[in-house]
Amino acid sequence: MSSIIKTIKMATLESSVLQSKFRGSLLGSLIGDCTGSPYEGDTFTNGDKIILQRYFDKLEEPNFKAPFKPYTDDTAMMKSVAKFLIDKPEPDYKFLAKLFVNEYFKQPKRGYGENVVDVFHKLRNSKFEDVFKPAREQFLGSGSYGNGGAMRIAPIALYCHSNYKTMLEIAANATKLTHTNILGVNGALLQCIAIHQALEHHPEEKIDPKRFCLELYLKMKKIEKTDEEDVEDADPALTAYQEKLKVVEHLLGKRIDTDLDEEVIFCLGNGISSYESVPTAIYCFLRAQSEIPHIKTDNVFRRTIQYAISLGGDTDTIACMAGAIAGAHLGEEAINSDLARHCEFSKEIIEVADNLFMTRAVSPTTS
Ligand code: F2R
Ligand code: MG
Ligand code: MG
Repeated sequence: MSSIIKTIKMATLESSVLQSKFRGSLLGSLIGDCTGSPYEGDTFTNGDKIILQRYFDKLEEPNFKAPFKPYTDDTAMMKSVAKFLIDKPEPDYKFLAKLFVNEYFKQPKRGYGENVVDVFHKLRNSKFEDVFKPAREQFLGSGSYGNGGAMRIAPIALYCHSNYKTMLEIAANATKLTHTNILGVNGALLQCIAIHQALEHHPEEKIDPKRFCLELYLKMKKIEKTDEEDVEDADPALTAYQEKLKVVEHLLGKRIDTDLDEEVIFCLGNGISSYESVPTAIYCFLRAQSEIPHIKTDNVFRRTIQYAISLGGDTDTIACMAGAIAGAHLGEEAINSDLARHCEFSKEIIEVADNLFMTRAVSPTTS
């Protein structure tokens, strides 16, 4: 029943609205990356949050001139994922591995994760013989749980917007080229379904944060199902994200006071691992549906990005993931064009989104 409703919902979104959502999601991801990257690793005091507010106010001024903000590995890898979908009708993971590697060796100084670079070297040295092997060998065989799989996933959620099952399959395989730890893979899947779910809501429809979170929880429960009969004995990593979404839901219900942001960072994290960043990005998007005390704007997209950055830590990636979700809901029109023009590649990303829209896979949703 619910899948029928979803198919109808998707079908009723006008094509122009859907196209705007494709643009919004990729642009949102890029803006989060570019505006967040100067703060990667920072901690924000209340004073810093005021400075951040002024900085965003300036970026939105029509006549404000500033050198463009470069994108980082988040966008470099996202571009490759989009090209992999656009250029090949059937998923070709060797092609995607080559795209990642070529992009890295062309521009290695984009702030890549420390260990993922080993995967690129091994892929190149092995002549792409078994493209999943180098990632499996990372961290003595436990695989990476970094957020590098999740940060680049947006094009897959868009391209497969009408086929949930295929989306999950492609998202998992595309992630496993670099990240095989279950926390890295399921984190990327959670980010993917959050973007997919945001696409389903009309831009003018107000998001109910708790309901949105519950829907994600139910989907993660299906993904994270464990074979262990005795749940007590099961590895906590197997059900990590459904547990984390319960925390997101709890935090959304909390009274807003001066300590709330500290609690968000403590409970959800703001780090480089998927586990400590994907639920945080989702929380940022949901929290930004209403006013946030230190952020003065009526624009929900800007509020999402600015709030994500104000939490500090892995700011480019958390803002990139939160921006991808917000943009998928609100579409391109909700994004201030002056804010966008300060970001490297902001014109080109629209072309990428349009190509993805034109070549997208169209078949029934089966969630
Ligand atoms: N690398 C960064 N930021 C560092 C500062 C960059 C600097 N500003 C500059 O400009 O140079 N950011 C980017 O990396 C994150 C994505 O990383 P990814 O692709 O997941 O990489 P990796 O190397 O696989 O994992 C990242 C780190 O996570 C820890 N880790 C992962 N799995 C682990 C495991 N099984 N056991 C122990 N540790 C594990 C390691 O510390 C990895 O180095 C994004 O933030 C992107 O913006
Ligand atoms: Mg980065
Ligand atoms: Mg980062």
